[in-house]
Amino acid sequence: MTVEFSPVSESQITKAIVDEFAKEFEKYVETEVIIVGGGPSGLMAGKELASKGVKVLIIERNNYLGGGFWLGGFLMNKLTVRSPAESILDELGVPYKEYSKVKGLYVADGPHACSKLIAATCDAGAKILNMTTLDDVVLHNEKVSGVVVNWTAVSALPREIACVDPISLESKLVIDATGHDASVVKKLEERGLLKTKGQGAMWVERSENLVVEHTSEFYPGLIVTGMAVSAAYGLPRMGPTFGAMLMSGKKAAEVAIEKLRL
Ligand code: 48H
Repeated sequence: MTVEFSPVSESQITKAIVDEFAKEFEKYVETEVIIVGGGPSGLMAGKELASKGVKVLIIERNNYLGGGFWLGGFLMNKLTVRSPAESILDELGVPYKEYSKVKGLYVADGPHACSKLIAATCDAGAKILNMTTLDDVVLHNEKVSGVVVNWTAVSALPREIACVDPISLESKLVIDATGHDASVVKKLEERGLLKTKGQGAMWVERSENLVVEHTSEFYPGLIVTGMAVSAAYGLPRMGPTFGAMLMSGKKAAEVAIEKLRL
């Protein structure tokens, strides 16, 4: 096979990247919802919000999205979800099967499920700022009103080497989808504005229902979803099963839409 690619110079490629990044970035410096964390709960929340026409930006510290959703547990890439969360796998077009020994326990391939969720979130119109780490929150009149961020590479270096100030992005609401770290919530706790209970021990049977139930506005302007809910409210963990992460992301979007309407 021979292919004749269209003619282009090196500088034109650089300009295309700079122009398009700057245009989109400028547009999302002010947005309706910022989601910090692009794991299963954050992606799900982003997909739901964007599909309902909400302007949403997902901030992710890694270059890849998906968080813990690529793998089940212990480096084994089979995911599980419990009924009724297989309905979300249906929505996403992820193939799965019921585990032959347990009714209502479904198994899917991690890479297939994760890539479908990422694609659905992007297709819905959520914008992604990856390689970007949360540095702080913007707080106006005791309400979270945005985030302060820096390039992950800068955040990872000691301050004496990379003395680079972060920048701020404003939003009507922020969703903490940073998983076990609950990084956004912790910024408020560091200032004594709230108290988290810390994640509880494993109890799958109770945990998933509780995570979805507690997905809510934890502080004015700040909604928690996914494992950040467990860390904030002191709920038991569920181990490598993801139904509650997907359902919690969906609920976080519903809570956000309700708040945006007020
Ligand atoms: C930017 C950040 C920052 C930051 C973190 O860990 P995740 O997969 O989170 P969830 O809550 O969507 O899903 C949790 C699930 O993967 C899991 O761990 C389960 C079910 N555990 C149960 C158990 O008992 O252990 O994704 C969080 C994402 C990741 O992509 C991080 O890189 C990102 O957030 N992130 N991004 N700035 N400060 N902190």
